[in-house]
Amino acid sequence: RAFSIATQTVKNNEITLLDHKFPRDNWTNISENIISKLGRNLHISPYHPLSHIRQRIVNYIYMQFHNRIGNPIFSVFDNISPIVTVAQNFDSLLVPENHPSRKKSDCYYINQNTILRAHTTAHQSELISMGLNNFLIVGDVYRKDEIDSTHYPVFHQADAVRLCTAEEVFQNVDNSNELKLFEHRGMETDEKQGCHALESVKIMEHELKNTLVGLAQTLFGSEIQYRWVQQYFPFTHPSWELEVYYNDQWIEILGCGIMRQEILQKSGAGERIGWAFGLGLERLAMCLYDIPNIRLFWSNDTGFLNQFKVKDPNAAIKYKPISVYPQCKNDISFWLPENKSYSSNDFYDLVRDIGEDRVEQVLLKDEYTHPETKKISHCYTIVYRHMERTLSKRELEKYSRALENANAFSKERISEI
Ligand code: FA5
Ligand code: MG
Repeated sequence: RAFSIATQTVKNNEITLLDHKFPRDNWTNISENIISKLGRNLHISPYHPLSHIRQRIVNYIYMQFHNRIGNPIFSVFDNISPIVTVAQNFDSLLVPENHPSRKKSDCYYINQNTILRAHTTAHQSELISMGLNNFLIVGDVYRKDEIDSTHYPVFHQADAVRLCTAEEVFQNVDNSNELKLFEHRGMETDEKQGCHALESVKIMEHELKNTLVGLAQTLFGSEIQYRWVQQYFPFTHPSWELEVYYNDQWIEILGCGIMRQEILQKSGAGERIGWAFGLGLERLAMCLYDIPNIRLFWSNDTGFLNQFKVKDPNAAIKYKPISVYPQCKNDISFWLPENKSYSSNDFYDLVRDIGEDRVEQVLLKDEYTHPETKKISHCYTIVYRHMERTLSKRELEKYSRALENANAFSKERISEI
């Protein structure tokens, strides 16, 4: 008994996340539900709507920014661990010690020094320190927030950083040798930081806004209505948010700005000027695909996921609501006929004939070849779901019996062999 109490205490003093152990302390406030989301990586799961959005953003940035021979100049990081230090998430971005975004009630702390990143911006200064000038970071982020149709405690962001030399900023300007990135003893105004020359800021602002409006138009079409809203972030100045008009309301899709020069200086890129942005993948996907609730992204329901099962991330998809009534699954196995050609589609047809609109999906689950007879068997999972009510067990049994009787292939069912 003493032993079990001891191990319990040891367990309670540490927490294992993504194969790493972390000591707990009185800052620890991460819940089981949140832990279960770690490592899901929806943004890089094949065919997931968030993965399509990620691919479209990356493709757009690759197309916009390439070198003389057409190679993309942006590096993409989409698999960096969401477990970061408090210093990465806040200090490296000049977030003041007493800023409300650091509160325990707003973030998931693993302990006093370790946190689940609250934005993908957490990685920008370390990547600049590694010598990168143009990069994208895509990943899952964690915030204690309300839960409604557009808020979920785990969501996904894409951040971008672009750092330019004076030569790059003024490449299209005549007499560019007279122009400077910086101004000594300048004043901070609404338009610029004290250390920046107004002309360099205006060129960077123009490129940043053009890039983002271009992205919105690429995703939503050139008719999309948008507006820029002045904003404040500790790590950029000036800063803006981009809103798009969708379903009769303005929706904020991203924050952006001219990077605080102090961040560049501390990361060894002080001779450059930079812009950065951070956007929410769910917000874009919800508008793009008509997805009404942010919870749906976490669904394992094939009725949801299969609607996005397309190779081309640019495919125009409009989400068709699935019924809220539960799915019922039924497996059926049988030997394929040896002398006739067999196509799964024939079986699918038969299932639809019998189950009508109650059938949501038929999936080939397993294929087996008998080692001696070389006969082949198929196992299918049939997913039923009524659109207006829960299916009863009796109805379900009725469907499977009818199917077994009608299925010419199932005369010799596996279970009878
Ligand atoms: C940020 O997170 C900044 N790091 C963005 C940034 C990066 C600004 C670089 C400047 C430079 P914000 O908290 O506004 O900003 O979130 C950015 C975007 O994430 C929002 O515009 C929205 O699209 C999305 N977002 C924010 N909170 C949620 C939420 N609870 N659920 C879904 N999406 C969200
Ligand atoms: Mg915002």
